[in-house]
Amino acid sequence: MSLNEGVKNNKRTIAKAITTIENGGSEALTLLKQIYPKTGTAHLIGITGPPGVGKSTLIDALIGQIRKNGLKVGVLAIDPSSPFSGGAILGDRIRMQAHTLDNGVFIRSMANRGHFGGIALAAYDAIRVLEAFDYDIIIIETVGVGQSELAIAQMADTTILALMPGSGDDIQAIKSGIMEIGDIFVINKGDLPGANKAASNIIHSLDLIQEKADWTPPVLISIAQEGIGIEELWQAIGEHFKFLKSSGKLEQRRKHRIKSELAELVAAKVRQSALDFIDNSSNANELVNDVWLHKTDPHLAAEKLIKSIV
Ligand SMILES: Nc1nc2c(ncn2[C@@H]2O[C@H](COP(=O)(O)OP(=O)(O)OP(=O)(O)O)[C@@H](O)[C@H]2O)c(=O)[nH]1
Ligand SMILES: [Mg+2]
Repeated sequence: MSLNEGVKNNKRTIAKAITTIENGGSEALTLLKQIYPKTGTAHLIGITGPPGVGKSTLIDALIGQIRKNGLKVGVLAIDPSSPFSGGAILGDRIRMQAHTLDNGVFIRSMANRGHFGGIALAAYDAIRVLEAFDYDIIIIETVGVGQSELAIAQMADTTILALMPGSGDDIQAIKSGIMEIGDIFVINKGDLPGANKAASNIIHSLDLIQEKADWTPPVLISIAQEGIGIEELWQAIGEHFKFLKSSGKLEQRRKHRIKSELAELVAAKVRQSALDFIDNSSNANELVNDVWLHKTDPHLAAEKLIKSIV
């Protein structure tokens, strides 16, 4: 597929390009080689948090704010439940309709295929497709507060941790050590009781972990459904981006991201070579026998295999 000028801004072309990338193979590599020089231009914003706190509603409200500023926005919702990619989850599909005719908004769900490396690598490349189509802001929504969310949060320049009052989310976040990844905290559903208490819990625990930090994460309260607190959130996002640029942290984070991606890519390729080799070489077959007969142990055998593979 080629990205010629005539089809720029065409959502179907973008969707196809992302599918090509998800499918991998030589077509994906050709496409990525073609677009890579045009990438690295967007502000990547990660929004993560427990299920149902209102992340998608927040994003929907943010889209309005971003469009008011004349910027193009892409959203990748990393959907942990859907067994295959390409199909938007229901909530996102309903919301998406509001933006169907707006070429400045692109929303896509990507399925977590049960293998974290896969989805992370595909997401890196999907971001690049959006950048190649001149999207200024790219928002990545992930659900949950586990290891894979942390890793996906690492992709973002700015990570927003969304929580809600009265659910113990704040305490949970503090306990699970996920606080460190938040550049901005949002207590959504501010219309429910306990929002102020949740915010002050977060502020207090941030004080404890962030003694000499040069960025103090703001803790905001929003009612996403009513668009309340969204302007403040957008402003905080802008301030964080400015801070990243002026402090040199943007370069630092992005280089860190490149390292993670390279490690993932190398691991995936080496894993594949190892599987191929173990399945197909007589050398490996002999080693399997030796381990089976307890002539050698799996660790030693692995060392020997590595030498034959690389
Ligand atoms: N009371 C109240 N409800 C809200 C608010 N924002 C969102 N909701 C509702 O909360 C529910 C979940 O909202 P979503 O935006 O789908 O939440 P989410 O965090 O994206 O959910 P998952 O992607 O499934 O984890 C919906 O019924 C929303 O209408 C709010 O500010 N106040
Ligand atoms: Mg959602």
